[in-house]
Amino acid sequence: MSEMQATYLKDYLPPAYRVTHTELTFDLSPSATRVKARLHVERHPDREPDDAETSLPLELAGEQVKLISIAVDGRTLEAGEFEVGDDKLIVSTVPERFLLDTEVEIDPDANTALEGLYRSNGMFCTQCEPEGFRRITFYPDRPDVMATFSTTLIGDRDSLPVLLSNGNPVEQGELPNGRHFVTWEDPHPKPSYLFALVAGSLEKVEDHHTTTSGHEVLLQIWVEAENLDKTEHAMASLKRSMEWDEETYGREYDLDRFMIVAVNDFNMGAMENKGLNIFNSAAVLTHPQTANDATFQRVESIVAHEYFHNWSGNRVTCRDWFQLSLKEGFTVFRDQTFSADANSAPVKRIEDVSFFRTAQFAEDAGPTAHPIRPDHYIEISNFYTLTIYEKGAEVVRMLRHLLGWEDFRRGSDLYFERFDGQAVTIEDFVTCMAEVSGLDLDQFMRWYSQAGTPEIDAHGEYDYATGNYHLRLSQRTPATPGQTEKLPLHIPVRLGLVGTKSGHDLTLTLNGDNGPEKLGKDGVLHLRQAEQTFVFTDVEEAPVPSLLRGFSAPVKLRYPYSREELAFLLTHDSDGFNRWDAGQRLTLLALDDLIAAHRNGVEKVMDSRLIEAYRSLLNEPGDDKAVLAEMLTLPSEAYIAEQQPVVDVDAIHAAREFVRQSLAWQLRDDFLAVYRDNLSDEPYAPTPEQIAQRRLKNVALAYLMSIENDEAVSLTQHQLEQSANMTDVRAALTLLAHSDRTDLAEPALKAFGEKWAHDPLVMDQWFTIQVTRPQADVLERVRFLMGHPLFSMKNPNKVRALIGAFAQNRINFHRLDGEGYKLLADVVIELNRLNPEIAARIITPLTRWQRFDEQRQALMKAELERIRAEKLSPNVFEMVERALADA
Ligand code: B3K
Ligand code: ZN
Repeated sequence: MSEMQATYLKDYLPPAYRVTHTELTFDLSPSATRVKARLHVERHPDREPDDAETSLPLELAGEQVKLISIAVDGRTLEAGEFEVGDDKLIVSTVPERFLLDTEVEIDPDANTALEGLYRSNGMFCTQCEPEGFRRITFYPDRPDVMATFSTTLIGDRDSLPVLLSNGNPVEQGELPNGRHFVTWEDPHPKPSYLFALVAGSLEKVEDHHTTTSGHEVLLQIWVEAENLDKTEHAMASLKRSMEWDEETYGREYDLDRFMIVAVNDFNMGAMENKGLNIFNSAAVLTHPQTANDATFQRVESIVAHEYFHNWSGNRVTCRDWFQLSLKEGFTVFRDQTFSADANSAPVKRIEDVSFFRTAQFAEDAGPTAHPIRPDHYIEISNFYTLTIYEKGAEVVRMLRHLLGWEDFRRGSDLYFERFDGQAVTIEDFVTCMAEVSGLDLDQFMRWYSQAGTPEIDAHGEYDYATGNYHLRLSQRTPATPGQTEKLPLHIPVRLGLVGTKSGHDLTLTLNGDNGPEKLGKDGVLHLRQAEQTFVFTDVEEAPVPSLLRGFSAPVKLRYPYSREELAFLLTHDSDGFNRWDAGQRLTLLALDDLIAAHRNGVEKVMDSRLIEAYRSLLNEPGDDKAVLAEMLTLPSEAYIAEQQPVVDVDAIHAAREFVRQSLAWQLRDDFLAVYRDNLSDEPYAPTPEQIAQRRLKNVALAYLMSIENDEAVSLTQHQLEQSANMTDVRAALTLLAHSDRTDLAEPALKAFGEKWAHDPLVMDQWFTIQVTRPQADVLERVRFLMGHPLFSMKNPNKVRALIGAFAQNRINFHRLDGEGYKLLADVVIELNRLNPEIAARIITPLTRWQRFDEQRQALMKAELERIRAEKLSPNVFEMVERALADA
């Protein structure tokens, strides 16, 4: 089958023809939209016919578009002069330079894949990245074809009063039969994946931003009328992002207006279309009463991310989709830094890393592991992954560490200047970094081609006689599918040596190739070899090494720390991130013992050192409440599972609960005090201080509720009833719903569901709270809620809120009767038909079967086989094939 064929990076060729200007006219109608395209086409100078070719035919991509007419330079082509297949149109002979006119018909209402042009709540909208434009019209739908666009939208004036596209509006007017039109012009050449249109009954809020150089930009957020009061935070975030990118990267916005539109049905978070960002409503709408703090922060970072793409993605784009991380890795790095600057920097890092080490490490260790720049794919939509995005960002962060900020910024300036308006490769980016810094980054490039998580083993030895400290580091990357040979990587290891007597960072003098090298108190080692020993001289006292500070490289680092050393780092490490990590390591050691005890059926005993460590945290809280809240948060079941050779779902759950409850029993009064001290009657604001305070308070409440005494229950009930913000309401409702007090939980859930039935984003939270309960009857509840009138398999947010969330409910999803797996497989089969992109994402937990015991492995594989027997989309086909490849 042709669509199951793989595309290879090594086969890349420039396009035979390029388009310099694209004129589009949309006559919008729900099930029969007409699209006229006039393309200004010319031969690509870089592409000569090779020996096998006599001429270069014009090949355009097109899927699910019905051709009405085609003409070259005004002459209608006759049958025989062109060929239309399932996914392309070929014109065998064309001039060097010509105008191509086509007219096609498409059916937005039949589009449940949400790629191309579709309708959401009656509103027309588009999603073209990566290959959706070919569902709109025949086009060389590849990112290295960049054209200016002129787009005319025609629609019914009453039902579609607002007609938006990229760039600036240049003309509008009335047409017969109650229709009207608007023409938009985008002067910046762009690939088709950045095209967008929106048409519907929308309202807007407006603001302005004046750039550093004095350019006035109109900012608009377009929403359905009932959501007008939920745009303030996104607008504020947008303005801060614009300022930040000017200050930090010297990048200004380049059009007269910047628009954001919120739509309810959207596969991803948002999309950076030039001048017209389209957002999943869940990634843009906030209100204190409907969104919690985490959502406020997510909105801030996604608004920033999409805005930052205007330079890292749009002005300089990718040559081909193998280079996806060029724009995504860099842009994620940029949004992470922006959020760190706007909030608590160590906490932002802790949150990002704890997610990364859980989810990306799992991806890197599973059957779908791939390099940041993959070398082949069947369906590119499957490669919008944590590896491309988050590991891509870690690699950019390593460059920043290796170069230092000033050189990194110079490299970024050079990159934007040299490649403005072009479609380029990852080498182009890294070359700029090497050029400005003089650093040799050849070995570093392996990060882009080698999959898998490198493992570093570290050993340290202090010589009391000489005052030398030897640090031996060895690295190895485990084999990944299709890649058995791994080479050593160039890894920046940031470190400090913390004196055991003083508790302070010691001065680092590295015995380098050219004599002693002063690294200050916090240095970066360049690990390049499989095994390397670093010698520090003049180390005044025996140290505990604080390694990989700030998670300076996306690796697993093992060091044989004793519990005493970890407890020492927990209080003394000057690096906030490593202080937190020491706590995590200490907790994991205690959990290991408890998991073993659970397996062996012996009585669980809580490690008193852990209790003491927590007690000191609670008693000497420091001044960063956000960090404290993170330090008091136990590693998730998913992260604990990552540490186990064979995941024992039940033992992990039991051990973690045991730790939670033991801490709660032992430190009950301290948690109670933290809870009380952090109550506040200030009006809600999404400020870092308030967010930290609420977080800390709710972490304390969660501990108290784990032992469910009357006092905790009544505090929770009181919080649920009295709070005016969703952060506190949701936290309380979740605690109640996840407790055994069903007598209280059920009425509370019912009341919440009735109160918020009109708000889809709140109802998503209501679904999630119910299906993440630890109680054993949850699967039945999932099935029941799938029949709820407000649930829809066609809405990706609902699918994620109900099915996606259930699949994260580890003890219940991994039930030993296999019913959890069966439920997910049923959903995948249904979504495979409706929305292949979402189907291929939601299937992920099933692809990780290798990690579990034999019984569960068999059950999971059986479900994958059942899916494989269906007529599959390329998306799901590729995932299932990879998952079963070594079964
Ligand atoms: N660039 C988009 C990705 C959309 C892909 C959907 N198949 C979102 C982002 O990274 O900003
Ligand atoms: Zn992005």
